[in-house]
Amino acid sequence: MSAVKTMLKTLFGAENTPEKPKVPDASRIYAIGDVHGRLDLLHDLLRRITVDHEQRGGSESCEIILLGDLIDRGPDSAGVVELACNWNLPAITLTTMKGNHEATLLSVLDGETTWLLSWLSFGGQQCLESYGVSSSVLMSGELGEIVAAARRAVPPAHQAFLAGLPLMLHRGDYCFVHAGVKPGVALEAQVESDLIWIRDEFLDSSVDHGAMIVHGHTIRPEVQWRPNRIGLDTGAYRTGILSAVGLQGSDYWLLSTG
Ligand SMILES: [Mn+2]
Repeated sequence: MSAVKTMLKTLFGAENTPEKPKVPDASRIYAIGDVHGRLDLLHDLLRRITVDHEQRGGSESCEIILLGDLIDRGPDSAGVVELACNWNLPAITLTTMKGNHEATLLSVLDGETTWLLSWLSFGGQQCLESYGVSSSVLMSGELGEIVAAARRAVPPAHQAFLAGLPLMLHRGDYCFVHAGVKPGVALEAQVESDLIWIRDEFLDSSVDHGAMIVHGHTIRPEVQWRPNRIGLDTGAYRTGILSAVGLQGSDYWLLSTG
């Protein structure tokens, strides 16, 4: 028993020393917060992750998880989706999750125009421009024309990729989601609207969700480490700081740009 564990046991009793959450044996996982069109920062962070993975060595499998909101706001949504869609590093898996911004783009491509104008104002305009939709069409206010232009501009491969993204991933004692989970509801009973949109009810909750939740969605100046969650959205599109957590066994560490 390590000196620290002996001390904790003396101070608190062994039964009060909580087990730290773990990822599955022989796996190393990196989860990345909201990219929002910042392909430059994603390249930077992926380089840092690759170096970190090599330096740590071992035979661990390596998986990178993008926690959703790849698109909107920043300048190159199309480039970020293209990277995620065509990932082909054999030694490292990339898993992309769906955020509320991907869900909104998908609903627009589906012909749902209720939220189209507000989506354009919260980052959708930059997204469609990155796909080559002209600003004159976007400024026209003609909803039908904007939808038609978006359908022509976003490649079918990207549309299919976005439509197939998962909302929740389980890895050992960890659960990965875009925004959070509804407290008091079993993980398997969570609904999409909470998983991609929830804020304060989840952020303010200290209950045990049944897994350590790793999420993005709500911007904070620094990565948030809480007993029941890790919040990774550091507002990359405007701060230049894109953050990731590395996980192996019960260890965890931070990587970020800037
Ligand atoms: Mn979000």
